[in-house]
Amino acid sequence: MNMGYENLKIEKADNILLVTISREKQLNALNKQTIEELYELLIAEKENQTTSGVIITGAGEKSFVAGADINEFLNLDKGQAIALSERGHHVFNTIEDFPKPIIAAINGYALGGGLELALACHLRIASENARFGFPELNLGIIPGYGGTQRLPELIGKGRAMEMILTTQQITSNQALDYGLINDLVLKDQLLTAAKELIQKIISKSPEAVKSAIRAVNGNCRDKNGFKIEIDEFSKCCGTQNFREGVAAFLEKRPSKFQ
Ligand code: CO8
Repeated sequence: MNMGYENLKIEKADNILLVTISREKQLNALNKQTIEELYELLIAEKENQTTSGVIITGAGEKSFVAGADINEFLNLDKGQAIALSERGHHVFNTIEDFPKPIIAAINGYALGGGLELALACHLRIASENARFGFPELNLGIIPGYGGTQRLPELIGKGRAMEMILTTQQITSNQALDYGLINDLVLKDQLLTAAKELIQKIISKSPEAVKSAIRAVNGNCRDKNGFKIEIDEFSKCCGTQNFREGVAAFLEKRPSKFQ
């Protein structure tokens, strides 16, 4: 079932929707179209009586999602950066507020926007080969899809500051230790484990599940941190250092920041 989506593969069994981000050659990087496809799918599935929960994973062996698509950062000006970041915020907030459980099944790299996608999901389960990180500062920007807010909320300010400022990737074991993921399993058991976890949730009253998600999320987003993130992200996008960071990645060379 691809339902007309170019970058998403959709399967459904036992009322569980399995969504696979499918841009394997780009390590499933989130281009604008993929973000829009995710949004369209969620809006459609929200009222679908035959969908009780959603699992999001990445295509292939190597990557969940390796971030926003850096090719779309070429010639990005401040206005476009604000629009892109705001749109991503809206889509990721839709995930966080989704009235049915959404689990990220993290099968490899969860970097930048990919980690932000996982953070917006209600629960995270990862395979032992997964790697987590915020490489944005290597590009001369900061996380722009809610990561500066959701990461500290989930794992605490100290570890979040460390991950964001150093850009150091962490392993699944560290992620479990930090409370970044809920469970760690062997690679070939990831989807089975994610399905078992979601089954536990969808066997309960759907109204109570929806209310619990709303209530737990109730404390989020009242602060203006999300707005500050969009402002600061777009400010970074106006810098020469950002242009250098993007060019260096695309030319596969180290950045020379001023
Ligand atoms: N965007 C575009 N292409 C990518 C991305 C990406 N994020 N990540 C990997 N690719 C591409 C590579 O360019 C390469 O393409 P090609 O085969 O055509 O050369 C292909 O995927 C395979 O990648 P590598 O050869 O680099 O594979 P390695 O195993 O050597 O390395 C890594 C894997 C470590 C994951 C490496 O690819 C990497 O560092 N990727 C970039 C990670 C990154 O910086 N992500 C953060 C992006 S910024 C971001 O997410 C901001 C989110 C907020 C946005 C707010 C609004 C705009």
